[in-house]
Order: sequence, then C-alpha cells, then structure tokens
Amino acid sequence: MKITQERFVREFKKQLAEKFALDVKDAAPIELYQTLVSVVKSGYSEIWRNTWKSYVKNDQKQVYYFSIEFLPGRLLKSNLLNMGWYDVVDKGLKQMGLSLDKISESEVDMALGNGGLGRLASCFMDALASDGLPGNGNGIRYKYGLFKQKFVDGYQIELPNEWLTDGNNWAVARESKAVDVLMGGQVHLIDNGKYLEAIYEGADVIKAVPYDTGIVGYRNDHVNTMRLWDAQIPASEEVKYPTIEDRRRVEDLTSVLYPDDSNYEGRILRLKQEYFFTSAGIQSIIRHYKKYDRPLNEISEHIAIHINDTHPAMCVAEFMRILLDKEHMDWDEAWQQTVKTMSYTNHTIMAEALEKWPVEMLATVQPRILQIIQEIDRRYALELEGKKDHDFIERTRIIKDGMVKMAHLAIIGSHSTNGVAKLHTELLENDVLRDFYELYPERFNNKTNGITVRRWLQVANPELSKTIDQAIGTAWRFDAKKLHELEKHVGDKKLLEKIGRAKLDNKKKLAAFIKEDTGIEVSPHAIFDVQIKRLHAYKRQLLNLLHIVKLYLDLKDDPNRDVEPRVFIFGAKAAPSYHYAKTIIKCINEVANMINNDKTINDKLKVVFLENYGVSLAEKIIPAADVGEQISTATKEASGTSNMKLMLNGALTVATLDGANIEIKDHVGEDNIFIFGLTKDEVLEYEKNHHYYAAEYYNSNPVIKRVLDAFVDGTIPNIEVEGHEIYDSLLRVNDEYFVLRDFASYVQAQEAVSEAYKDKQNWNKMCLINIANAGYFSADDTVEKYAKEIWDIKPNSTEMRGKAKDVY
Ligand code: 6GP
Repeated sequence: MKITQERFVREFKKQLAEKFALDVKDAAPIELYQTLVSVVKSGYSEIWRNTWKSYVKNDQKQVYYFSIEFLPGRLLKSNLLNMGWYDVVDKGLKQMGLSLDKISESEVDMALGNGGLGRLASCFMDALASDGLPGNGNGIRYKYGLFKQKFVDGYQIELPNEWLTDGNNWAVARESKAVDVLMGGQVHLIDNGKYLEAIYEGADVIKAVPYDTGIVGYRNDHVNTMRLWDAQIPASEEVKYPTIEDRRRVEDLTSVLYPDDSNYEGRILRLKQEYFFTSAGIQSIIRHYKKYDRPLNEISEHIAIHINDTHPAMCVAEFMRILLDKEHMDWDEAWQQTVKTMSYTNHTIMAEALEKWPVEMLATVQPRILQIIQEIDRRYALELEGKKDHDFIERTRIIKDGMVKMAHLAIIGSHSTNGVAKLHTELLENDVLRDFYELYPERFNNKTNGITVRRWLQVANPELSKTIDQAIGTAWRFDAKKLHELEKHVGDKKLLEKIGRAKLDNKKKLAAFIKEDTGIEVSPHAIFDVQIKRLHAYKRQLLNLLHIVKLYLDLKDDPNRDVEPRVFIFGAKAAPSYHYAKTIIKCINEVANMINNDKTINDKLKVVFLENYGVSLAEKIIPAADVGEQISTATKEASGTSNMKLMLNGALTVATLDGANIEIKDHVGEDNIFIFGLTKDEVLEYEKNHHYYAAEYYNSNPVIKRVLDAFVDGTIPNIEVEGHEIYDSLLRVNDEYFVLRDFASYVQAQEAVSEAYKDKQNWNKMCLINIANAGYFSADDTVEKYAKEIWDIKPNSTEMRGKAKDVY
C-alpha cells in the first residue's frame, strides 16, 4: 500500500473509530497501539498473500527454520522501517499530537526464548525476508514467555510473563490449517500384506493450531511467515477431558518456555514440546507439498528443513515416520530424502547443553518415534561394521547406555552440520564432534553468526544512522557491507565529533532511563561499560565484578586518584534453577549498593544492574555503550552476537579470543579492540593436563587476594553466604573458568581502555573503525550463505536489497 501522511492519518482515525469508537484525544495508549498495529497489518497483508502465492506459482524451494525459541522483541517499529513507512507514520502521529516512541512502549516484547539462539533465529527471520528468500519460521506459541526478572534485596525473583493478556496483535490464528499430533500410548506394527501398518493404541490426540505472523522484508515487497503452534483439544476428544484441570493438562503443553538455556534437566514436558512443534511443522509441510501433486521422492528438491540446535532433532524421525507410515515409501528412499532435506546448527559445546533423553521417556512421549530412532541407530551401526572399530561405533551411535543423543541424531540424519563462528566450528571438527568430522567431513561447515543491522542500528540508533547517512549516503541501509566506506573518512574530524555527539545523546537518554528505573544518578560523561547477556559462569560476569571491586578498593585508598569515571552496566537473567548464577547476581547488586552509596569516591565509579534484560532493553543500552564486555573463557562462547551489536553502535570491545570476537579482531585490527586472556590452546592445555591451581594466583598476587578477601571479610555487606560461595568456587573448586588466571591480563586491558578514552578524537576514530567493519556481521549475508551453501534456495524477485529505490 502506498502511504502518504494524509492517507495514514485518515486511515488511523478511521480504524480507531471502528475498533474502539474513540477519537484520538480520548484513546488510551494501548488502544492507540492496537489501532496502529491494525493499520500496519492492513498495509502488508496483500503483500503477504502475494509472497506466498508467488512461491507456489514459481514452485520455489523453501526453507523451514525449526527453532524452539524465537525472540523477536517488539515488531512495531521494525515493521514500519521495513515497509518504508517509518518517517511518514512518525510525522502523521506527531500531526495528531501523538508519539511513535510512546505508542511503541505499549507493545509487550515477544520473548519466546532464553538468549542467543532465540535472538539469532529472529535476526535470521528478518534477514530471510529482507533477502527476498523463501524462508519460514516454525516454533511454539508459549502462553508465558521468558520470565520477568525483578530484584528483591539484590536477589533475582522470577515473575510470569503474560505477554498475551492484551492479545497478540500481530499473529493470525489459522484454525483451518490445524493438524493432529499423537502422543503417548502404544504402537504396533502390523504387516497388512502391502506394507507395515502402524496401529496406535491409547494415544492422546492434540490439536496443533498455527498462529502466523508476517515477517516483513526491508523495502522489497516481500513478507514471509513465522508459524508458532498452540496446543488445543480437538472437538472429537473433548469428552476425554471433562474438567477444567483435565483440559489444562493438555493445553499446558505450550504454556511455558523451558526457562534454562543450558541446564537442560530431563523434563518430560520439554520433550513433549519438542515433539509437538516438530510433528505439527513436518505434518503441515508435507501436507502442503502434496497439495500440488509433486512426487514425494523429490521432496528434498523442493523443501529444506533447518534444525536450530538439537531441540527439533526429532524432525529427522518424524519426517521418516510420515514418509514410511503414511506415504509407504521404502526405508532407503525415505532416508535419502530425509538426509538431503535436513540440516543442523550447533550453538554450544557446553556439555550440559548437549541434549540426551532416556529411552523410556521417549517411549512414553512417542513410541513410534523411538522405534524409528532405534532403527536409524541399528542401521548406522551396521553400515559402519568392518569399516570402523567397535569403540568408534559405540561412541558415535545415537542410542547408548539407555540414552538418546539428539546431536548424533541430527548429524547422522542431515547433510549439513554447522558451527556459528570459525573457532567454534574448528572446535566441533577437531574436538567435540571429531568422530563425525572424520566420518562425514563434507557435512561440516562454518556459518559465522550475523545480526540485523536494521533493528540494531536503524531502529535502535537513529542519531548514529543519520550521522552515517551524512557521511556516506544511505546505501548501507540496503547493504550493510557498505558501512565500510566510513573508513575513508577516518581523518574527518567533524565526522568524528558527530559520532561522539550521537553517542553522548544516547548516553543522556540511557542515563535518564537509569534514573527513572533505579533512582541511580550517572554522568553521561563517564565511560559506559556494558555487559549484557545471560548470566553464566563461563561468560564471566564475575571477572568483571572482581575488576570493579579492585577499582573501588583503589579509590578507597586514594579518592583523588586520577581515573576516568566509569559506569558499569549489567543486564542478565539467570536460569531459575541455576544457583551459582543467582549468587553472582546477588553479589553484583550488593557491590553496586556499596559503591553507589559511597560518597567518598566522588562519583568516579557507579554500578547499575538493570532488571529484566531483553530485546527492548538491549535497544536502549547498546546505542549508549562505550565499551562492550565479551570476556568468556576462550573456547566456551560459541559465537556471541551482542559483540556484533555493540561494535555496530560504536562501542569498543574488551575481549578474549573466543567465538566471533576473533573475527571482529581480524576485521578491526588489534589496535581497535582490547584483547586479553588465555587463548584457546592455553585453555585446552590446562583442561587436558589439570595443572591449573587457582590458589597460586591468590597467594602470589596481593591484588587478587585483597579483592577476594573483600567477599568474605565483611567489606562487601550483605553477602555472608554468597561471598563465601564465590570465594570457594574460585579457591576450593579451583576456578573452572580461569577467572583468576585471566585477572591480571584483564586489568591491563581495562587500564588501556581508560588511557585510550582520554584522547576523545582517537577514541571516536576507533569507534568509527568498529562501525565501518560491523557490516561484515550482517545477518543478510550470513543467511545468504546458508541459502546458497546449505539450503539451496533462491530469492523470488530481482527487486532485492540494494536495488530498491532510495527515498530517504
Ligand atoms: C548461544 C551461544 O551461547 C552463543 O555464543 C551464540 O552466539 C548463540 O547461541 C547463537 O548462535 N547458545 C544458546 O543460546 C543455546 O541455548 C544451546 O545453546
């Protein structure tokens, strides 16, 4: 729909009157928001339909991205931007005395994920649409998203996140596309003379209802679909569930997002969720495929299915189940199609996150799926007999010691396994998945993560975006690699000043938010030093905290010390069952209290832990950051993506040589990043030879001793229990993540940061180089590589990014 300011205002008023019988001046923020959503939706619904029709018309190969998490955040501004409506709507609302920023605050974040993996899935959705690629999301419509985090006395409290209370305004329920998912009961195979028939007895039938959300491409008349499934009771089964409690038992299947992103304890509900959205998705894909009378033994030429981490690994078995039991294909042909269709991404090497399920549990959830996995496993072992030794086969088979290894299922059942940064892929190939790499070298590949520059720069940071436009034009908005042209202007003092000013404006805004949210006063002229990510021991928020305590103790010794004032900003949720992570949260909060209330240090140091970190909070913090902390123990962070978002917004990175930090360093050069700490080889060496003794560092380094003692000698108040726990984890349990080993080198890197900040012009130059090189981490390019090298899909139009008219 072509939009003008006048037309938008007319349409908005009309829909407000129709929907709520209200005038603009009488409407509440939520009513204004809902009206705006419906205007926006009517603006893209025809394109949405046309996109879908063109896939069918051109018989285009499509990819279905299966992910148990999606973290889209708010959609309003990002949709407006992608439609090319942003400025017109902004002005139109102003004309009516309204503000887009305020209206947008009424949107509840869609937080259907825990962290990196879920946000990556959403960046990829945006990129697929913006690349004009035929790509669909497939996931779960949790009634409760990721918990809302509050701090009470410094402790994390989790509250339910009822994001659906005002209805979800973007999704469309498609009852007519519902499918039945069978769970539980028993299965018998009967030879009926023609084929083996699977007879189910006593299984529950659950109706999976899809809710579709349009994913709008950037200025390219292209709208894809993210399909999220809801569990309901089919009409035919209603009598089986006479009471409200009975009904709830079934419907609860899609109630809560499993709240651990790395400690996956064996919970049957989680396994049921995995089967539920996998089965619903696969059934609907095959049903759609068959509608156009195409032969099933060519299905892999028409569709690709992506398994985002192992949670949807049952795709392999479910696809086989349908081809075998419903379509009566023979095993070998079905297997060939399955392997060609599936591809898999690994997102972590942390052992506790590599999913394993007990065989009995799978038998309870879906006995036929277990049978199929057993058969895949049997054939796998048989195939290797005589070619590989017994140990190799036992190590790599899917079922071992009564446990089903989901990563093995995903690797054996797919044609592609990728890691998410060069180092991570290297570790998969040479270490974690070494055996499989030996077996299937051609299946392994790297796809370094990427982010959508639209949400993380254009929407989140209009100040910087405008500055960039003035320097190099607007082509970067279509092709982020063009940001590189900024490097030509590295000597342009005016531009450097403008970059500095945009940052200062953003810091003022964040300072105002911090004041409103926490009551803490911070100076926008201090260094804003940011660590935002899930709370996990390997991400080492603790290392950051130890350094803060060191700075504080230094200031206590000499309050007039000449230091660059700093504000340390944290955002992080801990998994509710992850005790140690919660202990760290409590300690950060108590250190913050101690420092922020100490008048003697002349406001040279502040610590702010913002509650309820998520996509929308990230959009406020990232544009205001001077320094980004990417300080995981080398080898542990698969890639990281906040590192990319922060550099894109002109923050300088303090980093270990881990995950994508290495590639960031390669692009910006060593002079424009602060590298410290153990390397991969050093970490691996320590882990192999067990010759690390954390206590040695405590005993020989008086700074470390003093900082750690502060946790147990009453210096830091209110952490009698937690302080000891931290102390013991480092000194008695021997510091699993080498915090003390890296401490001195970290302090040095931080001193270099303070020194560099003194020369503002040079600092801004370093920021510019970071911004200029962030385009290499655009999800548009990452997804293009997946499209070419893994999925074999093509864009459906030539009117793609870089070609659309520049109307800014
Ligand atoms: C995360 C990784 O920890 C992070 O390094 C990476 O950037 C992100 O995935 C996207 O690839 N992993 C998860 O969120 C997770 O749940 C099972 O892994």
